[in-house]
Amino acid sequence: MDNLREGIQNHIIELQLEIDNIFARGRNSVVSEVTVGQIYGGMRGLVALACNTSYVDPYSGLYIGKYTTNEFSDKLPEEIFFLLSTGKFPDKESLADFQNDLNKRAKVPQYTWDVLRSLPKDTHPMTMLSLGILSMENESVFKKEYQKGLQKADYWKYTLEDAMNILAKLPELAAGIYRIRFGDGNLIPYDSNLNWSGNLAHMLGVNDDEGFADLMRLYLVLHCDHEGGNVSAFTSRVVNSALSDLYYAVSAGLNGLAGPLHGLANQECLRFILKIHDQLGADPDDKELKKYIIDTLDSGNVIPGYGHAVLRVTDPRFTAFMNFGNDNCAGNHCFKIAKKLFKLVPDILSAYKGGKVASPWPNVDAMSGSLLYHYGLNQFDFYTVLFGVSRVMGFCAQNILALGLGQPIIRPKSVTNKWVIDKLDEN
Ligand code: CMX
Repeated sequence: MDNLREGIQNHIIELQLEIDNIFARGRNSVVSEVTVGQIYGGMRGLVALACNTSYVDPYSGLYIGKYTTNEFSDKLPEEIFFLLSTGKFPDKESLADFQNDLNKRAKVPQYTWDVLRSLPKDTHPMTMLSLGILSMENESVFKKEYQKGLQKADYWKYTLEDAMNILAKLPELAAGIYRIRFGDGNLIPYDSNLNWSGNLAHMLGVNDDEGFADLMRLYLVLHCDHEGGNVSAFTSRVVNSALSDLYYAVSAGLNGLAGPLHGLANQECLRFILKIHDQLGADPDDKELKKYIIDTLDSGNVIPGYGHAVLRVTDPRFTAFMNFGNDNCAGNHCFKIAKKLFKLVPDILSAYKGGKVASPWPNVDAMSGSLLYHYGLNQFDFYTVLFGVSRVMGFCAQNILALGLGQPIIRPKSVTNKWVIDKLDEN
């Protein structure tokens, strides 16, 4: 992984130079304002963070580094991690070197399996994933080096070691969780001839089809990162900013991802589609489907997979999944219902609540579940784990770069209602 380390080092130098130039132009310049609505409204739209791994443009979607979703969606997750943390895709040699390193670190310790097997049978797989990572915290290289006395400039190097150890183990850990939670508990051995996503597909043991391995690749690529302010990435960064090591930070980020308004939404989408399938049949007509959507909204429920805090167009990741479905499972009933929803939901949501829904368009979750289901991965509780495996790449890259840039502990100021009232009185 020498090339990766060197790539990150160079990227940190480039980013630091940019920041130095920004500071030279006005460290105290005001570039954003805060409204009372934002203080009470989840800080939505408030610009108060810098993140250089990825950027979400409201109209063109996710960029990793300078690449659009269309430009990176055919890559391997390993290439994506390289891109997230160095700003560049790896050459062939750097990729092979990185993959070899992952192979060497892939084994999950026995004590982690013991912890996971001791949990109640109905434990949510996201709890198992978060706990699995946390159980290995005593392995943190950063923590050991920090205790010996570590220069601030070297924090990122040992955090990279932790990142490699965590990332390498994720396929075995996630697949093992699937087999303990939903299968007979027998684990399928890791195959060092397969790549990262290929191994995950293989060790799940649900389908040996090449299409399934390619779907895993696409899934792990498309969910890797989504700026720094989303619940999971921000949580992970806040925790790591206290120099809690990456095991704590990754586990914390995953706990945020487990919420129904964030990562858990993808399992809700498939549940919604299957309910439509059960109640209206495999091929509902537009009229009945429209009524079903409106009834869902009128009963106070959201349409899962639609809407976004930042995006204001169809998520290009949704389109990438739809293209995959058109090529690989066009006849599947769930896929066809998901496509019909895409035809109807945006117009209905646009008119709903007097146009209050900021984005009536589908997000990444609206399609992916139908594809996983097509290949026999029919335990929806597991879907957020796949999202998590992918998103850990973003957590790791964001934390490594932030430490490399010497960013301090995160500690925004909160205020009381009285402070806000006094401030309004002053104006
Ligand atoms: N169905 C029904 N109502 C919706 C809606 C949907 N899909 N999306 C937004 N709305 C409603 C909101 O509930 C809100 O209503 P209230 O003011 O009465 O509470 C109103 O429209 C305005 O919300 P918004 O500004 O458009 O959306 P937010 O930024 O507050 O929330 C999100 C964004 C994703 C949580 C929301 O669109 C939603 O709940 N979608 C369904 C769940 C989902 O698909 N989540 C996946 C998110 C993907 C990710 O994590 O990356």
